[in-house]
Amino acid sequence: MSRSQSRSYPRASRPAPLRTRLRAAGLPLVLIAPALVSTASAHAVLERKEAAPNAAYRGVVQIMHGCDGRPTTRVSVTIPEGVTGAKPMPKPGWTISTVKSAYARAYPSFHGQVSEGVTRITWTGGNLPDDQVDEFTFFARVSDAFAPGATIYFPVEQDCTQGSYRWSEVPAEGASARALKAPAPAVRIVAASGAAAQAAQGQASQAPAAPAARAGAIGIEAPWLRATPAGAKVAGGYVTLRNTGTEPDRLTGASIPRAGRSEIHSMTTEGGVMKMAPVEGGLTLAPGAEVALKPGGYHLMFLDLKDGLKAGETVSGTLTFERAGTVPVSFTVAPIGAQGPGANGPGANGPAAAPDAGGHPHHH
Ligand SMILES: [Cu+2]
Repeated sequence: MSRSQSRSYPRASRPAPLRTRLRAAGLPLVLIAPALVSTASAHAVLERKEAAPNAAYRGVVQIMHGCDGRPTTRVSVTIPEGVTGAKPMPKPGWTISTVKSAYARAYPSFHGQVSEGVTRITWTGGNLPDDQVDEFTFFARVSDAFAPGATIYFPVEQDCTQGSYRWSEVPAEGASARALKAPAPAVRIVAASGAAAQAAQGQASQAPAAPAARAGAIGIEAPWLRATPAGAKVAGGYVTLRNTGTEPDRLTGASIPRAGRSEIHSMTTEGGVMKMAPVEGGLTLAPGAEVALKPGGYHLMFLDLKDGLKAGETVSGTLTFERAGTVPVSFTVAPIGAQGPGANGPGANGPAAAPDAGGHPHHH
């Protein structure tokens, strides 16, 4: 079960970027009229499926069909946490209403900080026939809460003269969005192009590594966690372990106070689909072996989170080894979607590496 790896990972062989799980608390539950259940393709999609952190985003919700032949009379989009300054574009024939609420935290903006804003935009009063399409536009800013590789979701409600859709489903752990009956429109976060991206990557590669720890013969390097979106119940944990001794050891568990429990997972690609599975009996550390727990490979999974993990904080926890025992470690927390412990991570992915935002296997 063990896999020893060299310490540097050539960019070309790195696994495909993984989607960060967003299990937003309070999202509307999926309600689909029984007659509509057989419809598999999304009727509400976002025109632009990629966005960069710290940049403006033009959201165009495209309504491609009505409800089982009936015209659409109401469209409502939820602006997720971390997307700030949302403003709808007026639309002739439709009345706009917005809901403003406090954000979970303050975000940098052009004019200092923002801690509240529009979290829902609703267009009503129009009448869009089933055989026509239309677009409902808003502008917003994607904050620095998301790192390249993350996926954010904009749930859409669509009401018709009869029937309605709730495009609010997000993929379950290890599942594809393609299987969902009513997927929420998704936007994949990609690195800003050009000089900005290079600067960000340069910064990441120079970011100081977390201090190394040692437990007997086991070297513990750069333990880190991924920040979680509001309401998320799981978080990924990563660390590089080196067995410098002459006896095999085994990583059997991990803990952080905020998580009810944890598991050690492997991640493999089968037929182009990424799958996670618990590592039975713990992760073997052969003498001399170095095992990297990293996005796309082995990882710690912390479940039943009582509270979210915020980028920049430090979380005390433990790692438990069969031979070396239980060892205190200090996890740094990298941004949502980060591929490494640095701000953008050594594996920050540019647009060229980003797959289609819809239906790609994701990860927490
Ligand atoms: Cu996992």
